[in-house]
Amino acid sequence: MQPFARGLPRSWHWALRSLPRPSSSKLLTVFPLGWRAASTAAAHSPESTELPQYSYPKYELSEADLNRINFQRNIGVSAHIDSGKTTLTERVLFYTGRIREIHEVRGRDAVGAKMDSMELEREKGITIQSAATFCDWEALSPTTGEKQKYAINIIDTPGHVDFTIEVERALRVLDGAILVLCAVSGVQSQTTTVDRQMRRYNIPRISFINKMDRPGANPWRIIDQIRSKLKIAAAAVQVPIGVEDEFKGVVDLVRWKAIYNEGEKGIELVESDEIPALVIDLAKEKRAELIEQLAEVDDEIADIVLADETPSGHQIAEAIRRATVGLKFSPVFLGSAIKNTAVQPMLDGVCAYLANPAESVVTAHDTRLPHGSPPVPLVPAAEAPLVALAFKLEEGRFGQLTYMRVYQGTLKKGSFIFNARTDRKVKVPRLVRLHSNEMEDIDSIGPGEICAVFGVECSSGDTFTDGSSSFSMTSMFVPEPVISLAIKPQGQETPNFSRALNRFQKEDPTFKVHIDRESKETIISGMGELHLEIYIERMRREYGVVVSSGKPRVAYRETITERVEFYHTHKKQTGGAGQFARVIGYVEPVPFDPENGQDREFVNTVMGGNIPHNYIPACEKGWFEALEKGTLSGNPIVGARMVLQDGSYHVVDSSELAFRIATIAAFREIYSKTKPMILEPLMMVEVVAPGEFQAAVIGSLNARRGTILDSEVRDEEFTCTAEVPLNDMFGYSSQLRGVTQGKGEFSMEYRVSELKRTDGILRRLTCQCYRMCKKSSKRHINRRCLRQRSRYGGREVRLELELGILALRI
Ligand SMILES: Nc1nc2c(ncn2[C@@H]2O[C@H](COP(=O)(O)OP(=O)(O)OP(=O)(O)O)[C@@H](O)[C@H]2O)c(=O)[nH]1
Ligand SMILES: [Mg+2]
Repeated sequence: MQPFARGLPRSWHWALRSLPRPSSSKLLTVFPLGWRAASTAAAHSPESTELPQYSYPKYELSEADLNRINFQRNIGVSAHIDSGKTTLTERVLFYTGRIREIHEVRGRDAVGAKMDSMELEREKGITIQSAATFCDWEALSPTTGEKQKYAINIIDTPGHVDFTIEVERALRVLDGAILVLCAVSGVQSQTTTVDRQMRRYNIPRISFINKMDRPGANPWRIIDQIRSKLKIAAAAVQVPIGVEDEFKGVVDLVRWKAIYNEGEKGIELVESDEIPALVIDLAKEKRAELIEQLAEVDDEIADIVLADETPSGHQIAEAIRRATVGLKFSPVFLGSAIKNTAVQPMLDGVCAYLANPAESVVTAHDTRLPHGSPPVPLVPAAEAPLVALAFKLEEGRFGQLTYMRVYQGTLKKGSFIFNARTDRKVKVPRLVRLHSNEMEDIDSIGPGEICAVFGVECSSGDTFTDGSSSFSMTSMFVPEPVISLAIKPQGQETPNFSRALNRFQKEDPTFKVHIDRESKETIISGMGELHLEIYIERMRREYGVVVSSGKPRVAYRETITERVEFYHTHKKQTGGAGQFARVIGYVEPVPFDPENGQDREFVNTVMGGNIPHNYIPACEKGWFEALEKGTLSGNPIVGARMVLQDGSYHVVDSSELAFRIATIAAFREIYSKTKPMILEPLMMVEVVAPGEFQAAVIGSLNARRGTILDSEVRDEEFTCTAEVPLNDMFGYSSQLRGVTQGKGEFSMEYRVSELKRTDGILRRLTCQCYRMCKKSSKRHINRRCLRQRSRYGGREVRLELELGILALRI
């Protein structure tokens, strides 16, 4: 009888609800959805437009669930490039006994860190793919002072902005994070991106100020930056003993103990009640600051402070936990991963202050209800029906490996699971836990855990259930590619070329491939130059396909700027069945919604069946189809909403096709009246270089149409932040190397699409095209130029004349 509860066509649910209520209580749990509402079914007729009401059984966490979940942590390590995430994770794995030896990122032994398992990662010394692992840690509780064993799943993420999707999908499924910051550079551009991603998924975080051994390390400046730039209350829970080369350990401000690392690789942790005289005043001052910061975000501490009392270590620890899990505070730990100092206390902090799987609010959408209906909360009870989310795919030696987070219920090897999107039933042939590129076979996995399954065909973001519910979880935010490149295999094209592209496309939703309709070239699009470079290199190494590529091109977007009404009738009566559809409404600009990443919308407000409801999806489809290509530059249109208010239909001649065409035509007709504009990606660029090169660096950014936002000089270094259009950033790394004698570094993050005056962009597009033409053969010139002319039409020629720029010459 299970099929009743899931995967029914929507119309059947009405039928289901009018079935008699099952008498046995067992059935009630088997059919948790739909049955409860059956008692009120008589009130609804199948034609009723009222939404069905479903109630869901409440699952309580059992004693066994609580014992497991309280000691379970799923955390990510995220931060700016090179802040030491992989180095820190390597220490964590070593201290928890997962690995026997510590290997450095790009170390002299040429082995490389455990989590950077890909050959390219080891060669370049950067993380490209996030890697998952798990470990057990006997954490010392700051409240009880006792040691308790915790199971921790860790995902080490890349810092480079080009691989931002790896951070996005890791944070989508985690319950907490370690935000790593460099003790010298502090909050950098990518730190703010990661911060935004953490906020998007409501992830509590602890901060770890790494590299305390570096000259110029100043944790207090960094804590100020966390407060001012990331806008979250933060305070140190430790103070360092010694600085730079002399950095030996930390004073725990909650437990009031001095902690040192001793033994080989700092494996032994020595605690002392004696706080070194040199830091005692600082420790007292910083403890007072910690209490003061906590009082601002926690009522209990505020009451104690108002009563002129000092909270105990126990009370402080509890308040830190409450405020951190409540996303109001970030406790700051200090250490040096490379010098093996103070990593274990940070791990204790992960267990003590970050949320367990039951503390994160997790909800799902019931697919039987329309979009936008209230979400259903999930409970990580082992007895509840299974709900798991596939968040990452990888093609491996044994077929597709799907990373999953189990939110509710238990996933068992050999069991059958249902894909909520396709409604397909699949068997779980093999279940594993991951340790970077190694795997450990397991038979079952409980709620709140992360695992991987083999041989389950699906897409990234798919929800799996055991078939007794119709839940689907919201997928993650996937940013749009910003850069594209034409590629061609050298020599004969082999099947490996498309095999490689298919695989990369499936694994990485920010990597897209299409064939240009006009030039018939294969175009790959991604998040940056490095992103595409890595895939080209992987094609060579893993598939033996050498490709040649053109110059990277920026992916522009178009947008509308004014609200315009439309009234369009699509009528065709030339032989055969006629076509008739009339659509009335308006289109208007909408801002980008950072919460769900949406910037295109379709709203239907048609009343009284003027357009029958079965034609509305066709209108919606037409609208999104129309947005695929703007007429200004041929790029997709974003930031637009269509509100369909009215229309009319013909009993015989109206069809889905007619309404789809009518919607497309209605928009095309008014597009020029909406005052469309072209958007170009704008990057937030941060350059760090020795002070003497400041003028040269600022000059180089200005020359690239950059707007300097901030410039900060510290000791011998300076940091400069600027906004520069992505199109002007190509080749900047070699220019920066040149002007700073190889001592400058830069990083950039995708900021926002900036509205640029259409004429300016058109001018550049025209110039680009002109240059392209000059280089090509004569025959090609003619074809290319004609195409450009026809694409832009008379409109561009007029603009060019207004601007006084040379028109295209043929
Ligand atoms: N001085 C010092 N250097 C460190 C420390 N931790 C890491 N490093 C160095 O910083 C560099 C980057 O370290 P990684 O661990 O690869 O940094 P990451 O954050 O994983 O980098 P991506 O994954 O590429 O974003 C390496 O050269 C490390 O040796 C530290 O505590 N002190
Ligand atoms: Mg790394």
